Amino acid sequence: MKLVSRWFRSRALLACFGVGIGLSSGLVVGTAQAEVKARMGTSLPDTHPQTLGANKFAELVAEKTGGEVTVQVFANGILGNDVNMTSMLQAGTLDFTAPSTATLASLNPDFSIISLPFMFDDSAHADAVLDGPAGQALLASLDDKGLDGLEFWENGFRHITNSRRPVTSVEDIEGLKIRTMQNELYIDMFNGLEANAIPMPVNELFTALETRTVDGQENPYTVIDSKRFFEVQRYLSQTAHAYDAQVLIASRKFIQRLDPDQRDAVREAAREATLYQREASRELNDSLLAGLEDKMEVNSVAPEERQRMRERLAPVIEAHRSALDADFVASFELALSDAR
Ligand code: EAX
Repeated sequence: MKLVSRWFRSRALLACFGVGIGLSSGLVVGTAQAEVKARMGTSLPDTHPQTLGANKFAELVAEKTGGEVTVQVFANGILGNDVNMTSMLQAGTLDFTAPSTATLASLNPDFSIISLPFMFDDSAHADAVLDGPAGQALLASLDDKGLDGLEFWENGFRHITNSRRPVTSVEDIEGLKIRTMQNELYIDMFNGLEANAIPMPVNELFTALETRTVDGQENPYTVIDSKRFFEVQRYLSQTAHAYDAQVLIASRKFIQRLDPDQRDAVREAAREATLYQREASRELNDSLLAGLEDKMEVNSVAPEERQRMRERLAPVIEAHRSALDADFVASFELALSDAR
C-alpha cells in the first residue's frame, strides 16, 4: 500500500502542481501542452521490419499521447550507424533507435549471449527468453548507460552470402573475407571458422561487397533483400548460425522530458509496436526467400554440417560465454532450457 500511496501521492502532487502553474501563470487549466517532438534513427531501409516497426511505434506514440508527443523516423542510417546512433541517445542528440544487440555488447558484454551461435531454436523460443526475466535483466542493464531499454525487436536468423562459392560445409567458409558486425564475438566466430572477419557498419557493406573488398557477409533475408545484397552476392547459404535481436531504446534525457502519462503511453506504444514488428519480420523472412531464390543461388546446409560448424565454434563460444557474468549466464541458460 505504501508504494501505491507514494505513487498516487506523486501523481496527485503533480496534478496540483500542474494546476498551480496553470492558474498562477494565467494559463487556462487544460491548455494543450506544447508538442514534444522526438527523432528516431534506424540503420535499415524503409522496407525492413526495423523501420516498419519504427514507423508503427511513431504512429502509436502520437495516437496514445493525443498528439502531445510525436516521433519522426529517419531510416537507412542517414543519421549514422547503430554504434553512432546509440551514442547520440546517450548524448541526448537523438531520442530513439533500435540497434542490433550485438553492437550493444560494447555497453554491456552480457548482450553477446543472444548472439552466441545456435542459441535459439526458433523465433518463438527467442521471444519466450527475451520477454522473460533474463531478457528483461539485459534491458535493465542499460539504465546506468543513459538509455531506457524498452523492447526486443527481431532481425532474425542470420545466413551467409558470398560472391565466390556455395557454403555447403565448414571448409567452404575457410579463406572467405566475411564482413561482420562491430562485435568481438562475431569477429571471433568467423576467424574461428578460418574465414577473415572484417567488421564494418551495415551502411558501408553494399559498396564493400560491390568492390570485392569483402567476399561475403551474414544477415537475415530481410536485410539481404532490403539492402539489395542480391545485386552483388551470387550465393546464399542457409546456415542460420545465429539469431539477431534488436533493442528499441530511448534516450533517458528524452524520457525525463515526459510526464508520467506520456511515459506510460510511450511504453504501451513500444509494446504494441513490438508485436507488430516481430510479426512483420517473420512474415517477410518467410516470403522474401522465394524472391531471393530467383536472384541468387540458394542452398540449404545439412544438419550434420551445421553441427560441425557448431563444434568448430565450441572454443569461441566457451571463451565468450566464460567472459560473461556467471550468474547471468546461468539464469539465461536456465531460461533457454525452460522455454524449450
Ligand atoms: O541492426 O549490422 C547488421 O548486419 C545488422 O544485422 C543490422 O543490419 C543492423
